Amino acid sequence: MASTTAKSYEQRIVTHPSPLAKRLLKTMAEKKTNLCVSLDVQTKEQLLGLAETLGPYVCCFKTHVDIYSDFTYESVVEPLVALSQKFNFLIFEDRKFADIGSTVKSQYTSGIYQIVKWAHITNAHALPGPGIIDGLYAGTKDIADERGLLLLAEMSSEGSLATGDYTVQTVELARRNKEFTFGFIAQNRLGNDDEDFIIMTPGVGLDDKGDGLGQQYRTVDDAVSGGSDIIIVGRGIFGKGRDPITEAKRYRDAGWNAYLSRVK
Ligand code: S5P
Repeated sequence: MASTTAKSYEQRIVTHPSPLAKRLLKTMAEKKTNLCVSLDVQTKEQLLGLAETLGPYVCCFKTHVDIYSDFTYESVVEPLVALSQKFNFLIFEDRKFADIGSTVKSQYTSGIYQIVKWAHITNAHALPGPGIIDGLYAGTKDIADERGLLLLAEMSSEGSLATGDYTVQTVELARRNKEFTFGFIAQNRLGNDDEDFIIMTPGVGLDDKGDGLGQQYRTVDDAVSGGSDIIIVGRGIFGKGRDPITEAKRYRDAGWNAYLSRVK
């Protein structure tokens, strides 16, 4: 097994090059959770309700801020940030930027969402090349708090084109600015052991195999033993007929036990 995967979160806090990753690892170690819940719901009431109820069980919440039908900055972002302080979790806006540097800088900093102001983490496709990282990093210039970027190196969806050489080149791109680009959305461990990239893995589900629209689910053990540091779970926790607290505890425990077996 690769040595990075066998290091504890506490050990990794000490050496990690990214201030945001240090903060994330610290949160995980303190709260004993490597669960990120994906809050893909329709309204701000559902979003904030889940954030309040599930806050104690997660290291991070992932948002798609453009799908909340009644979004306003004051009524969504401000209470979500307050909850992130109350329950000590980070916020990851799953924006999947994919444009030239100058455009993504504007998309990250302005408009109605002003993502850089409140999202500790965001992500981007590597497709446009190095300028996308430079543009997003330039967008963090006036922000005092830690900010971090994940590149999408692999995807969970069936037939994804992010494989093979594309994945290899995405890892190469992340090496350009490791204080900011602290890891990947991926299905496997990526990078060299001493680089210690953080791997966040969606497409995790204990009860379903897929969603009929290309999503593919793996078990928690499968993801974590393959090198995932953080599991991302959405519908497995709050899907129809599920009790979100029961399911969040179940995924949190499964994720933490799988991590403990890996570092043993
Ligand atoms: O490869 C990916 C990358 C992402 S970020 N596959 C994914 O499913 N995602 C996101 O993870 C997706 O946009 C959704 O928000 C979440 C998975 O949700 P679930 O309900 O299928 O667990």
